[in-house]
Amino acid sequence: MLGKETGVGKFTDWGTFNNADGTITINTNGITGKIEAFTPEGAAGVITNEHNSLGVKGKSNEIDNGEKLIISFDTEGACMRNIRIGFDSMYGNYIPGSGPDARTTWEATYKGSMARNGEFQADMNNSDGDGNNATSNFVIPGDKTDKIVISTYSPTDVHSNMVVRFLEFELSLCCGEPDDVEPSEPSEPECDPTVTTDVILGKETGVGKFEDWGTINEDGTLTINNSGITGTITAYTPTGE
Ligand SMILES: [Ca+2]
Ligand SMILES: [Ca+2]
Ligand SMILES: [Ca+2]
Repeated sequence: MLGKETGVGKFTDWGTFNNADGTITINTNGITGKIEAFTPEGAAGVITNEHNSLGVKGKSNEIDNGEKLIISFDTEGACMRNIRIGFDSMYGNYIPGSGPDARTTWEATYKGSMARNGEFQADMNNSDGDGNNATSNFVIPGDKTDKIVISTYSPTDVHSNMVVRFLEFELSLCCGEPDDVEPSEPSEPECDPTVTTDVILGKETGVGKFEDWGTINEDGTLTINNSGITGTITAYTPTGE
């Protein structure tokens, strides 16, 4: 989990805050990412620690109308799954039908596609069971995500703001292209490029035998089997037989 669902929340619950540019660096078991803030004009902004959560420096230290917080991973193939995201400080202005009628907006993507997005308002149904309208959390749908954009939209641009309290997810390295993951299609096998095995077939010096390569078969081929990853060595005559 990045951030803290309850209690005192600090920058260090998310990663390393960089004073030089106002971003946060994430490093989870060597899989790296960053959190960036943007102003309503799209310029780089500064992340704040407000309400035990993350906000964007500007009109207020929370995420105000048009400001953005972007959480992304840049390690090749890194993806988040089963994401739950929590918000705080969505008070009266976020009540549906209120004057400002403000809402929190979110967009999730993987490698720039598979876009999912939505918006929601104050937690009037007590969906998280804490009895507090201003706090809520929800699960981002979809299989893979490497980037999440959070913003606030208020049609009347009345002072309305919220903060991101926490982000809970499973993080792994994923295989396959973005369009391989339609729910109706078989999922790609998991891979871990960080796991490698050194293999030598044959013998560099000394007595070399078939067994140094694999298993010789009746048809004269050799079967290779390295930790369950299999292959074949086949000989052909000049005529291709
Ligand atoms: Ca702000
Ligand atoms: Ca607020
Ligand atoms: Ca709530």
